[in-house]
This record gives sequence, structure tokens and C-alpha cells, in this order.
Amino acid sequence: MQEKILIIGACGQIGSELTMKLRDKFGNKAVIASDIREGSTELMQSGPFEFLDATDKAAILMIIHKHQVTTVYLMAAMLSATAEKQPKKAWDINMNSLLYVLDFAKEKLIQKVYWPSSIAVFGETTPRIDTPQKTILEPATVYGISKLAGERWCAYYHNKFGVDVRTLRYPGIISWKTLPGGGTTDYAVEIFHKALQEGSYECFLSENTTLPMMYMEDALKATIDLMDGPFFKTYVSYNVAAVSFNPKELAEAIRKNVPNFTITYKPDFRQEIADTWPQTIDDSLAREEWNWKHEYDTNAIVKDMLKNLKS
Ligand code: AKB
Repeated sequence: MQEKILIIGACGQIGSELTMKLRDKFGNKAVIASDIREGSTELMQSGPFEFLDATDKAAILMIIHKHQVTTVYLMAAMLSATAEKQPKKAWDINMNSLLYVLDFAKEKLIQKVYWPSSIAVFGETTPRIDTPQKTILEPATVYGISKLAGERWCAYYHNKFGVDVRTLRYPGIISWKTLPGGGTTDYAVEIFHKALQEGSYECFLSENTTLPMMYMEDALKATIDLMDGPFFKTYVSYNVAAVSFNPKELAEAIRKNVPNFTITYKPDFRQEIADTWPQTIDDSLAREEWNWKHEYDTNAIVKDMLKNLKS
């Protein structure tokens, strides 16, 4: 059967670039983008698009039938900072949509599911340096709780019903095409826009807040490699890592390219969230099992971000 992919949340930061990558790989018609809002002209014009609320089970099912969908990438989510402001709504969006899609896979209406987890599954009792794959998971945020519960639901559907669902624990994702929204790691994208527009940035995290980050190209590669690979017998949501830096180090790397750039710090409620997350991640399992390898280090990320945002 020909693979037909539905991306739910296709106009978000990762969804928008994932859609275009998958359209390049499988052909424009094989990748149906869907979201509650419109995306870029490129996304809207290059292939099929459906308006879809990820919490509307009947609407998801209708689109699956209409396009004979085989694989769903469920990218719609409320991120860590916004979720703290609307906990119940975040739980609804992040959990219900996942359970609907897992049920469709259980009923064999679709064959394969991708669902993103996050470093937010870790909490302040987790070792923060080289955070292992298997460790204490006591998230302090609503977003983290939903990601941890989601991981366990995925494992349950996989173990009990043989559902092919794959997931990665993304770190903060840095990209230039679409802005992230509502995350704690968003500073690492905003800073580039402000550096070029205003030459200065007021950071909402303190200068020494080290967090794991990854460039979009690497995140897309990890996602597609995981989905292309075999269906692993032991179910895990894989740790994946690339670089780690704090706002001060990122500002210094930017300053090498934008010499007059200045940064000030005004930590807000997001500091508390960041303080519960790891600084560096041990992703050796992903590296061993499916040859995960990142390409972009901090300097390469900074150069590519600035080059693309300038043009
Ligand atoms: C966030 O900051 O909420 C996200 C994440 C790390 O999952 N970018």
C-alpha cells in the first residue's frame, strides 16, 4: 500500500518543516498537512491541506478515511510555558489527540504513528548532566506530565496491541523558518531575530541556564531516520541530543558574527521550568540502535541561522 501521511499540527515550528521534508521524500500529494490555522504559502500551495482541530476525534477520522492515511505525525501540542497558564486545556490538547490517534492505530485504520516527546519528561530529581535514557521521571510542569503520560500511553499501546508508534525526546529546537510558540527554550530562536533587528536582546532565562538544544535540520533527520528504521522490540522514547549551551555562551557565539550585539537578563516564570530540565543528555541508545548522529554544533547553528534570517 502506498504510504499516505497526515501531519496534525503542520503549521507549527517543527510541523511546517517536517511537512516540506516529507513532501520532498514521498511526493507532494502523499503528505496531507493539517492544522487549526493556515501555514506559509509554500506549505499551503505545495500539497493537500485540511483545517483540523486536533481535539476533534471525528474530524481526524474523517480526514484519515478521505485521504486513506497510513501514517500520522501528531505534532500539535501546547508547549511548556503556555501550558502552565492553561493546564487543563494543555492536558486536553496534548493527551486527547494522542489517545485518538493511538486508538485509530489499534483499530488498524492507520499503520504507523509518530509522536514527539520532550526533555520536559525529566524533573528536578533527575540527574541533570548526561541525563540517562532510563532515569527518575518526575516532571514539574503540566507539559512534562503530559509528555510523560503520553510516553507511557505509547508504550502501553505498543506492548498490548502491537501499535507501531515511535517517539523522540526533543531538546529545544532552533530554526529560522517558523517561530516556536510558548516554549521555555524559545529564547534560543528569539535571540537571533532580535540580534539582527535591534542588536540587543533581553533574555527571559538567566545567563547560566544551560539547556540541551538541536538545529531543525538535525531534528528532522532524527525524526525521519527513526520512522524509516525497523520497529524496535523494546519500546522506548529515545533521548536525542546535539548541543548544550546557556544564553551567555549563545550570545558570545552570535557576537562573533554580529559584533555589537548585547544581551541583558530578566528571568521570568520560565526560569523555574528551565531549572528542572537537564543540562546535557546521554543519547547513546539512539546512537547505538539506529545510528543517530547530529551534524550541527553551536557555531554551525549560529552561522546558518544568521545567514538565513538575513536573507
Ligand atoms: C519547550 O520549551 O516547551 C519545548 C520543549 C523543550 O519541549 N521546546
